[in-house]
Amino acid sequence: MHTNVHTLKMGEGLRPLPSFLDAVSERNHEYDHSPMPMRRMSQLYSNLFRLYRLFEVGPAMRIGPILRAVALILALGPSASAQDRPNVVLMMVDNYGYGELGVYGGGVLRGAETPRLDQLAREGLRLTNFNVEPQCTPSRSALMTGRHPIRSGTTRVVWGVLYGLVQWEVTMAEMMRDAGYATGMFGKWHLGDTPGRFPTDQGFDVWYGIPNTTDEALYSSHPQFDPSVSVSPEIMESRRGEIPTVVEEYDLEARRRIDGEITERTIDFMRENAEAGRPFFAYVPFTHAHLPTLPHPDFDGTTGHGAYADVSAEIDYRAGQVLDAIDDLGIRDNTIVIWTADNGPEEVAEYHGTAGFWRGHYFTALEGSLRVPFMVRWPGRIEAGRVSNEIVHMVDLFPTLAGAVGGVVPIDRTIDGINQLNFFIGEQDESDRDGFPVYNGDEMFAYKWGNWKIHLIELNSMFDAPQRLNFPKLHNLISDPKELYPITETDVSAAWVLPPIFTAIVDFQRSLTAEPPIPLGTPDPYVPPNE
Ligand SMILES: [Ca+2]
Repeated sequence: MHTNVHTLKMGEGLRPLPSFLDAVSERNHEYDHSPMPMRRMSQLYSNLFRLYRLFEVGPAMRIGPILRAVALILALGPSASAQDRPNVVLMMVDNYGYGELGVYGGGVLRGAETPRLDQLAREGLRLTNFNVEPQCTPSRSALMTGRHPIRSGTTRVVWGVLYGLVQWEVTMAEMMRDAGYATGMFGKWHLGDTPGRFPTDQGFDVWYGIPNTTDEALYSSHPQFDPSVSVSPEIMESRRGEIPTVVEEYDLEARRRIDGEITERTIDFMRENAEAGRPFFAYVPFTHAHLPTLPHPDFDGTTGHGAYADVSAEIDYRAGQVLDAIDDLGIRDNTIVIWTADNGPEEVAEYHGTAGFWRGHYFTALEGSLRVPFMVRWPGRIEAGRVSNEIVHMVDLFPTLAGAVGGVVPIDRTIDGINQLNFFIGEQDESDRDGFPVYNGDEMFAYKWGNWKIHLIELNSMFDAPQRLNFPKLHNLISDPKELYPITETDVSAAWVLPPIFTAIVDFQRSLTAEPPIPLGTPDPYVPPNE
């Protein structure tokens, strides 16, 4: 129910900023009413700037993939490059908070050790400040496009309204496929469930999984369930260009088994491509630990601490199966492995999770909603055992992985993501990101900037009413990690951070004016209004 619940002002038009911000910048008003040619010029300028950044001569890693790709096209054709281009395995769990894994302070404290994922963390880079969007669909949209979902019409899901990514968006899978990669997805999509919007319409060669979300697996267990008026969730599969076919009904029994099947199909896909010598991208969005948080029968009761702990044990085991297969196939040194989560923990009491050190659950702008576990391993390229508190955002993965595989980042639209490859491989200690806006639904609830966060709209629980603040609440995340003591009420001198934060907010708002967001419900084909 939760990932589909639209808690925020259903039916209200798009209002990216709270009203009090409208008065913040006179310049913003001027810009809003500027004549079209000026906007076009601005967009042209920004496109040129992005083009410049793409080809910027910097450390060898940045330009290397482009040179390799060009050399490849000239000399060998796209399939011959396979040997030296890394495979990418991107595992992601659902609604799994910062505080669950052992290496993030959970593990035995949560009733289940997580030895495989703790080991993975020791083998690569572990981030303590990796940030996502506050719900399933927006976070997956950010991952697939490198754009904040406010731009893509994917901030929320409303029943009865067409949802998901329009064809115009360029997905990570399309970027990988264009770079010569085999692309497979195994797991939960949640970016559209209509023809033209399934994973195999959006860049994946093969897909097995669920189009929407796991709470639907509960529906048929309700004694008054009426399939003639509600949805009957299904597990599906398809190949590129095909209409997906139904594998089986997604009920409580299938819910327990699905992550085992996702793992097996992932391994089959990796094996098939490794044996063929094709570089591959395996996107593996597991369904755990989304509610109903129920383990596979093999894990039921194994921890003695209940279903949630059993699921954590299974999550760790499934990651271990994929990692073992990578070793068995002899591709460990040439495979980038990422393991992360799409958003913070569940709040519903029966299935609640924990963000550990941070406060809050998903559907809010609190740190517990936004900070999730993130580890990346790339033997020989990414230093083992490194831990960093530098800010990285989900949108950064598109350009970062494009940099790693020689893929192309679109330059005809705003890409919010930043290529963090030089940070990941240790050519620099710092991330290139200062901060990011936090949208919850269609409104900016907060902005995070360095170790500071400003809340414009306060929301402490997904079940509360959002409170539009007359004066924003500013928190120092070092001295106040639980976001309980707004510094604006205790130490006015800290207000020195407000000018740079508001400048960043206004800059983001301007980018939405220059390139209007795609409204929720937009059908295909989408054509940008500026074209
Ligand atoms: Ca989720």
